[in-house]
Amino acid sequence: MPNQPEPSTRQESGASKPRFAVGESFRIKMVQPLARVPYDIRVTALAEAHSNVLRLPRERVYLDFATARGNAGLTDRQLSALMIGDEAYAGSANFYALERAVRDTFGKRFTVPTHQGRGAEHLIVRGLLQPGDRILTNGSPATLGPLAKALALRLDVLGVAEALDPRSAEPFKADLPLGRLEEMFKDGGVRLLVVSAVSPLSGGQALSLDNLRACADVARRCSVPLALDASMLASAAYLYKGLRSPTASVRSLVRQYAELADIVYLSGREDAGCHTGGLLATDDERCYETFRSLVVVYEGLHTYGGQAGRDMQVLAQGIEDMADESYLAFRERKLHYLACHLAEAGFEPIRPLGLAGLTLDCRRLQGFGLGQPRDEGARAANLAALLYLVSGVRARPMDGMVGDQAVDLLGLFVPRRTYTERQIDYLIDSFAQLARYRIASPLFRFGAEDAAPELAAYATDGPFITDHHGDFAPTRKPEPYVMKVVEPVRLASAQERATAIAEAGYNTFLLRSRDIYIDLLTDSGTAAMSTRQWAAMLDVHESELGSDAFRSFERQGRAILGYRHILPTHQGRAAEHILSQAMIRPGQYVINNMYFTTTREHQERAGGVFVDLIVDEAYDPRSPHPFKGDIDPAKLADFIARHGAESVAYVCLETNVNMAGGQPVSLAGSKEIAAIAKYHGIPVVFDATRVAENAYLIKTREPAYADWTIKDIVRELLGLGDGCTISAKKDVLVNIGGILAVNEPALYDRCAALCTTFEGTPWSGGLAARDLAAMAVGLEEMTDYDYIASRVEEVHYLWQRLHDAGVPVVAPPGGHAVFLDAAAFLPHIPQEQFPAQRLAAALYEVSGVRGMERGLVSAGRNPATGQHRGSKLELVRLTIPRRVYTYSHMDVVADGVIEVFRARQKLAGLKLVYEPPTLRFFTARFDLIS
Ligand code: P70
Repeated sequence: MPNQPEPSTRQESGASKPRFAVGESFRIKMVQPLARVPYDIRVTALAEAHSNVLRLPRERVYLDFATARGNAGLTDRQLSALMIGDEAYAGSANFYALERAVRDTFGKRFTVPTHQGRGAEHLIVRGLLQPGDRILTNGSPATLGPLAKALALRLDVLGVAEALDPRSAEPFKADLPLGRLEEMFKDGGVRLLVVSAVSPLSGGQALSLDNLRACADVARRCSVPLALDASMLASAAYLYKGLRSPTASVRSLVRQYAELADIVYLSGREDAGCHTGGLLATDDERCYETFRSLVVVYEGLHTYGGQAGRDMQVLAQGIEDMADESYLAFRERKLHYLACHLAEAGFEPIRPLGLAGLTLDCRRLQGFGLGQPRDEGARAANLAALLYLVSGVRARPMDGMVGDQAVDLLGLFVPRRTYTERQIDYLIDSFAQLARYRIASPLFRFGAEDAAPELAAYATDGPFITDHHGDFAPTRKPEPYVMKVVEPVRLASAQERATAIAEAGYNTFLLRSRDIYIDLLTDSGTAAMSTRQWAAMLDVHESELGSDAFRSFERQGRAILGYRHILPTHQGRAAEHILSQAMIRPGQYVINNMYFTTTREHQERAGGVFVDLIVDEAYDPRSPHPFKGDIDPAKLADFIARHGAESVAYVCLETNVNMAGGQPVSLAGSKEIAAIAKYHGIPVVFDATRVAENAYLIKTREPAYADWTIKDIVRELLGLGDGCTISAKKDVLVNIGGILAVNEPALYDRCAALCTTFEGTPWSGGLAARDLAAMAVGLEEMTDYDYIASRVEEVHYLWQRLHDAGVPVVAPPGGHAVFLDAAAFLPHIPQEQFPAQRLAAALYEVSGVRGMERGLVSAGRNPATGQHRGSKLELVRLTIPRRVYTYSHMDVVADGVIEVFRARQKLAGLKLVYEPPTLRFFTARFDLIS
C-alpha cells in the first residue's frame, strides 16, 4: 500500500510538532475498553509481584510499554484471515498462502512454519550445529542465549557496547563490527552467523544493507551460513531507506536484505503484527530437508509447524503488509514525538531512534533518590517500579549481562496499532510526575542473580517510597479504550484528490470511500464496535422468534431507556415510520424542535402537519445559548391556546438536535415542556438517537445535574416522555439497528403490528439476532461516563482548535459534530453559488477530509415555484464517528480547515450542472465558476 503521508515524515530532532499534523495510517475498527488501575490496587499488585513490574498480571497494568511483541492491534484483513483458517492436519491452504507470502516478500522458495520465532531459531541451531560450535550474532541473547546454553553451543554477541553508546552518532547501531567479525572467524570454530535486522536492546535500531552485504561476503568466504532474523526487517529497511536509499521502496529493500541471507527467519509477533507464529525460509534444498525432518519432531508437521491454520493465514497477511510505508512513517513519527517530549522531561533516550521503542540508559540516572550504591545495576528496575506506582504504566527494565557488557536499561516498547497519541501523552505526563517522588529505600535484586528478567525478585531495606500522592489527573485525558483492530486508510495524493472531487461534481456524497482519508460525512453506522459487542454477537442463537439476544436487548432497553415495551427496527427511520403511523391522525399537528429530514417525512406521510417551535437562538450560529435544542415554552403554550390540544398528535423532542449543530435540550426546559403537554393531555415522545451525548451536555452545562450519572440523566429525561424512537447507528454504537420504545400497552400493540408488517417479527425488527446483541451491549456502553466524556470532548477539541484559529463555527460546541458556518467563512460567495458546497469540496481537496453540505443544496426547491427553498443556515457538517478517529486525526482535520480558511479568498462559487428531482444533495453535480 504505497501511501506516503504528506508532508515528508523524515526524522527531525526538534520537539515541536510539524505545521501539519500527521494522523494515523488507519482508523479504528474495533476497540477494547480499558480502565485505569486505582493507586491502592497498584501498591498491592507491585508488592505481590516482588517489586518486579514484569511479574504484574496484565489486568493490573493500565498502559503497557514493557513489550511490543505479540500484542499488536490487528488489521481488518488479519482479522478476516483468522476466520479463514483451514484447520487440516496436512497441506492446509493457509500453509500455501504463507509460502506464497514468503516467496513474494523474501524471495525464498522453501518455508517451514514454526510456533514462534524461537521455534525457528531452535531448528536452525539444532540443524546446523554440533555441541561446542560457536555462533556469532548482533542479536538479542534473550532467546538465542538460553538455546545456546541448552545445546552446549558458544554464543558471542558483537556490537552491544556500540549500540548502547549514547555518544555514538552511528546511524545503524545494529551493524556488526566487521574487523572483529573477521578476527573471530579467523580464530575458528564459528559455524553460524545470526544477524538481526535490528538491535533489540536499543529500541530496534537498524542494520544497514551495506553491513549485511559485507557480513555475507565474510561468511561466504568462510563457508559459514548466514541466518537473518527478519522479525523487524521492514523496520530496518524503512530506516535504511530514509538515510541511504530514498528512492527505493521498503518492499524492494526487504527483498534485497533477504537475498543476502542463506536462511531468513522471523517471529510473526514483530513487524508482521501477529500474536503468535514464526517461520524460517531458505532456497537451499539440503538445508530445507534438514529443517523439515526436525520440524516434525519439535514443532508439528512441515505444513503447519505448530501453528493453527488461522495463525498461518494471519501471518501470511502480516508478512504481505509489513512493508506498509505509511504505517512505518506514522510509527516513526510517533516514537519521535515520544522521544522529544521525554527528553524535555529530562529523560534522553538512546539515539538514533529505532522502530521498536525507546531505551533509557539508567546507569548514570540520578534524582528521585536514585544513584545510591544499593541501586547500582538495578536503576531501571527502580524507575520502572516508581513509574508503575505513579501511573499504572509498565516499562521494561533490562539489567544484567549482555555478552560482556553490564547493562541497566529501561525500555519503552510501543505496541503496534494499539495506543493513541493521547495514551502516549499519558506516558509522557507520567514521566513528568516522577519529579514529585523520592525513592526512600531503593530496590535491589534479591535471590538468584541469573534469574530471567521475568522471574527476578527485588527487595528493599525499608519503604520504597514515603511520599504517596495517589492518582494524578492527566492534563490530556486518554481514550478509555485501546485499538484492537484497525482499518488502513490512505491519503490520496493532491493530484488524485483534485481529480476525484472534480469527477464527483464537487459533491462529497459522490466521492468514493477509498479516496477519503478521514470521513466525517456522518456519525451514523460508522462507529467502531467494542470487543464486548463482538463477543456478544458471536454468542447468539439466530431466531426471529424471540432469541436470547432479543431478551438481553429488551432487558437493556428497559433498564437504560425506562420504557416498558421495547421493539427493535432495522434503523431509526423505520421506528419513526411505525410511531408516526400509530400516533398521528391525518390533519393533526406534530410539534418539534427544529426538524430532522426523515422524522419530518414520516410525520407528513402519516398526514401530520409539521411544526417547529425551537427557541429562536437555534437559528443564530453565534448565540452561546447552552441549550439551543429546547422548545420555547411560550411558543408551545401559545400554539396550544390557538389550535387546541386536540389538534396536536404529540410533541417530539429530539435530543442533541442534529440540524442545529448537535445542540442539546435541557432537563429543566424539557420538564417545562412535558408539564405543559401533560396538562393538556398531549403525549411527548423523544427522538433519543443522541440521548447519551445530550445527557453528557446536561451534566456539564446544567449545574443541578453535575453530580448525576449519565444513566440517571438519561432515565430522568426519557422519563418525561411516553416513548421514543432511536437510530441505534449513532449513540448506541452499532453499525445497523433502531429502537422503538413505548409505555402504553395499546400503543405497543399497534406498533408491534406495524413492525410485523414492515420490519420483521416484534422480536427481531428485521435484524439478525447478533445485531440485537450488539445493541444490548451498546446501550450499556453509551452511558459509561468515561466513554461519553471522551467522545464529546474529542468533538469539543476539534471545535476549540477551529474557534481559536478564528474559523466561524456554530457555537456552542455540540455533541456529535462541528458545523462550519460557510456563510461567514466565504462571505464573498453569494448563497446562490453554494458556499457550503464549495467549502466541503475545498476541504476534501486540501486534506482528504469529507464533510457534508447542510445549506441551500440540502434544503432543495419548492415544488410549487421551482425556486430554491432557501435556508437560514449555510453550514458544512463535520460529523465525528464514535471511537474511530483519534486526536491526531482531529489535528489533521483542524489543520485542513485552517488551511482552507487562510486561502479562502481564492475560492469562487459553484454552479449547478445536474440536479435530480428530489433530495438533490445526494446526487447533484456542480462546476466551478471561473
Ligand atoms: C445523519 C443520519 C439519521 C437520523 C437522525 C435523527 C436525529 C433519525 C435519523 C434517521 C443519517 C442521515 C439521514 C438522512 C439524511 C442525511 C443523513 N441521521 N433521527 O447523518 O435514522 O438513518 O437510522 O434511519 O440524525 O445525521 P436512520
